[in-house]
Amino acid sequence: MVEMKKLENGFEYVELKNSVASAKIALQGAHIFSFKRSDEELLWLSSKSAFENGTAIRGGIPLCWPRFGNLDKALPQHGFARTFLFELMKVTEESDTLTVVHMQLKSSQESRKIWNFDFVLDIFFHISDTLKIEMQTSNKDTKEFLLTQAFHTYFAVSDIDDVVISGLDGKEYLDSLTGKEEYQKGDIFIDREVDRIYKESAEHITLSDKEHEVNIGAKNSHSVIVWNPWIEKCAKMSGMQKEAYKEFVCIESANALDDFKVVQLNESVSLFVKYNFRKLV
Ligand code: TA6
Repeated sequence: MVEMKKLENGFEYVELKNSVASAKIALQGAHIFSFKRSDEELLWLSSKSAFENGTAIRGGIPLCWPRFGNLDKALPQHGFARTFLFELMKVTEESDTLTVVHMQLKSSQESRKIWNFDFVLDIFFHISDTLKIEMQTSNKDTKEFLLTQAFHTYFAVSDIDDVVISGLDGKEYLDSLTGKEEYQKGDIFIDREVDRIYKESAEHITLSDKEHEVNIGAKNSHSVIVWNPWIEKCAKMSGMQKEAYKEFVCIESANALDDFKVVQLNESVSLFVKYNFRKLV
C-alpha cells in the first residue's frame, strides 16, 4: 500500500505499508517520522510536534544538511534541508517485504539565498524489516563545497533509565556541554543531559532497553552524536513535552567536525545508515 496524504494545512506525506513494515515520510525535509515493524513504532515522535511547512518535525529522522550543528553561523542550525520541500521522485514496491522511496531536493533561488551553491540532494529509503537510508549529495556547481551532515535519529525507548548504548568504548568525543575532549569509558548510560560528538564511529553501535535492541550500522561516516536533553533543556525545547526526555535518545550517524566532506564539482558523495531492530520481550 502506498498513499499520498495531505493535512488540512497542506502538509504532505507518503504513507506506505508492506508485509513486514510501515512508514510515514513527509515531503518537507524528506523526513521519515514513523517506522513500524509488526505495528511497533521504533522512531520517537513528539506529541507536540508541529506538522507545518517551515517548521521541522520534532522526532523521527531529521536530515541535517548541508551542515550538522551550528558552527557555521551563515546557516540555520543543522542546515536547511529539513524545512525545504522535496519532490517525491518514485516509490517502488520491490517485493512484498521491500518498498523503496526516492525523494529529491534541487538547489533553487530560495536555497541559493541561504547557501550559494548548486546541488542535487537525493534520499533513498529502503523500508523493510530493516530501515536503510542513503543521503546522496551531488555538486552541480562550478566550484567545490564543504559538507557536514547527519541522520538526526530519535529512537523511541521504553524508559530512559533502562537505556544502554554500546560500541563506543574508548572513542574520543567532544562534550558539547563543556567544550572538552573526553574518552568514552565503557557503555553509555543516560542519567543527565548528554550531548557528545564522537570523533570516531564504530562498526556497530547497539542501543538497548528492556524491550528491544537496535543495531546501528553506517557507511562513509566517522563521527556519531549521542544526545538527550534531560530535564532542564527538554522543558525549554520547542515541540517537546516536559517529560519527553524519558522517551527517546538520539544516536546520529554523521559527517561532523573533522569528518567533513569536500564535494568536488560533478562529484556525488553518499552517507548511509542501516537500523536493525530486535524485540527482546
Ligand atoms: O544533535 C544534538 C543537537 O545538536 C543538540 O545540541 C540539540 O540542539 C539538538 O541537536 C536538537 O536541535 P534542533 O535544532 O533540532 O532543536
